[in-house]
Amino acid sequence: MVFEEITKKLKTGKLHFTLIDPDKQTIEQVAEIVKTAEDAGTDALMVGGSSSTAIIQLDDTVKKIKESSNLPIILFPSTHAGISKYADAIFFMSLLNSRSTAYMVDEQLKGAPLVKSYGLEPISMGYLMFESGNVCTSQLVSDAKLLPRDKADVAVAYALTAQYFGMKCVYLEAGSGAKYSVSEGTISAIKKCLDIPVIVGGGIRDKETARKKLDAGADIIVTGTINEDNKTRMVEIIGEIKNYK
Ligand code: 1GP
Repeated sequence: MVFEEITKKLKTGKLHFTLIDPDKQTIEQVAEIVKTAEDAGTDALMVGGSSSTAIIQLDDTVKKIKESSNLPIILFPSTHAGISKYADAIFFMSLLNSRSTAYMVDEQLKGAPLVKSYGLEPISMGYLMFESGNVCTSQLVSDAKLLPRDKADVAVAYALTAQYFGMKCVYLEAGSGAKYSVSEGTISAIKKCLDIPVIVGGGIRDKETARKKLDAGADIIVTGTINEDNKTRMVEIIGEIKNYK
């Protein structure tokens, strides 16, 4: 069980998840990123992307990752089309601050029977999207009413809602390529109120930023863009997270 393993690991430290967007690199590059991330100590591989073309290479990407690594593969779909039977688990996520029911429940409804037939482990997750100082593709396609960076009380209410709905974790998302990652004030306010793991991603491009998020209370850090752009930095970030005391 993937989530059980994550929970066990979180008892002794912080985790790093490597996000692979099938749309962003060739299959050969995927194997390279996965190997580098695994050697550096990443804990899981997430697969997903917001552009509709991300599904073209989805199955091949997941299969390639399976061949290259023993780490758990967790789908991070933007719609029900982002489901691959070759993965291990899926973030069964609801974008709680979307204005469209499509990203809160409709896409999930289309995907649920597939999750069941493929035998994927569903990991229910409350997904919250924040302002990032620029326009990210995920913000555009998901019709989110973006949470302000400096209104922690509103974000806390959303995160608590996720927990009270019985979701297993929350993901604080600034968007891939975000200019500003989710603020430390918001992370720490949420962490203080929540018992479930807090995942933070979007715009984390160096180990100093990663450390600030960990200090604020992030349990799991996700990186995407930097894995493709600068593997040395990715390795440094993973090192920072895995050695965090
Ligand atoms: C996007 O949070 C992830 O969903 C990763 O963001 O690409 O900015 O690392 P970056």
